Amino acid sequence: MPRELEVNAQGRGLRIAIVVSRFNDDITSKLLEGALDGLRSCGVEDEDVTVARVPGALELGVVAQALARSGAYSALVCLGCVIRGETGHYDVVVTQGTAALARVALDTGVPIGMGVITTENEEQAMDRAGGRMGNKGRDAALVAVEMANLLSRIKNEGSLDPDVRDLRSRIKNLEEESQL
Ligand code: INI
Repeated sequence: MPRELEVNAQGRGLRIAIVVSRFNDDITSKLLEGALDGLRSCGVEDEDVTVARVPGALELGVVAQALARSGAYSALVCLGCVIRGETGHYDVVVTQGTAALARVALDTGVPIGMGVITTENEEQAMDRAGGRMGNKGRDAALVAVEMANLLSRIKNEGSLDPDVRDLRSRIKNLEEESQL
């Protein structure tokens, strides 16, 4: 039977940085509320959360990079809102903004919950910022917690002595068998 790394949504003790863009602040402030609410619901303490604000989605990447490189955070949450109707360079902002965040996560190994919403109009954005489609800021916060735990688990396993790892796995199997 394959060994599965179970989902761990417990956030107590994790340190999380949120980067939020001011562009379309009416939307991004709701994404921020959702993200903070999501982190609290996982048990992340307010004093373990740092919020940094940037002008627009194109600036999320460089600040995310600095926060990730600082080594102070288990995960990041990046929040922004790009509305097609408002900009001729929608595609540039979306493509460059999201590519930068994906790169930061891969380059640093610090996971990023992506809460950048990209919509055709303001109504669709509102729907995703606490409206009928939920709150994408909250979703991104839950992803950040889950990913921080998964990566930490994988790193810890890698650093374990193989004998200890084997022993742990045998104990777990015995526990499972005894529950059958
Ligand atoms: N930034 C956004 O976050 N959302 C947008 O919809 C947007 N529009 O419409 O242009 C936007 N542009 C600003 C951009 O992110 C940078 O802040 C700007 O280009 C300065 O570098």
